[in-house]
Amino acid sequence: MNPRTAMVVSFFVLFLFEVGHTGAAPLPQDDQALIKEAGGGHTPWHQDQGYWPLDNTDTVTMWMPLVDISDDVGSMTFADGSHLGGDIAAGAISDDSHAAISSLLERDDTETTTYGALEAGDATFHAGWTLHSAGPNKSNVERAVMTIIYVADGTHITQPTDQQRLDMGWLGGARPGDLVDSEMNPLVWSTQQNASSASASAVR
Ligand SMILES: O=C(O)CCC(=O)C(=O)O
Repeated sequence: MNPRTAMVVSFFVLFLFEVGHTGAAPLPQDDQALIKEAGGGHTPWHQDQGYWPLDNTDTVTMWMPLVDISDDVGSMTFADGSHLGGDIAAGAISDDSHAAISSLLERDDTETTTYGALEAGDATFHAGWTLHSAGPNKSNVERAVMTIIYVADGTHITQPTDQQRLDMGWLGGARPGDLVDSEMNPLVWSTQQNASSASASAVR
């Protein structure tokens, strides 16, 4: 296995292990490719969770460059611990969300962590309410990235707001009130199955 891929898998297994301890079971809700063209601007500060019509905020996004990216290309910046603050109502990603969150971070003297140069197959993980942004692509190469969003098993779909309507598209035709369990959102980890196979091996 490519060492980079091995690292991503290890991170993911660690994540599943942590989630397993809280009794939740993630399933992917959505995956997407994010191409930032050469010379493309910054990604404004925002929160992801507000885009999702879900009744559970146990969500995490994996962000993985598909090409090596230098410091000039720009990767993710996170406001440390900001997921604990929940919804700060900064609205949709925009110049306004960027301005509102920037001044909040400055006011509270919040530390941020930037992941500069990364290699293809490295990955960062952030929670649904984490305040995050990404730098401009100052290089002359495209920045190709893929993301996968995982949500906890047992999550239901809520009535979408205007901002959330587009994301109904990732839910396989399911409706408000339904479980997130369509063919487009396969279960990748079941704590129940895991618990029974763990006790089976303990009995042997
Ligand atoms: O790739 C980017 O520039 C931003 C990605 C992002 O905000 C996200 O995946 O939540």
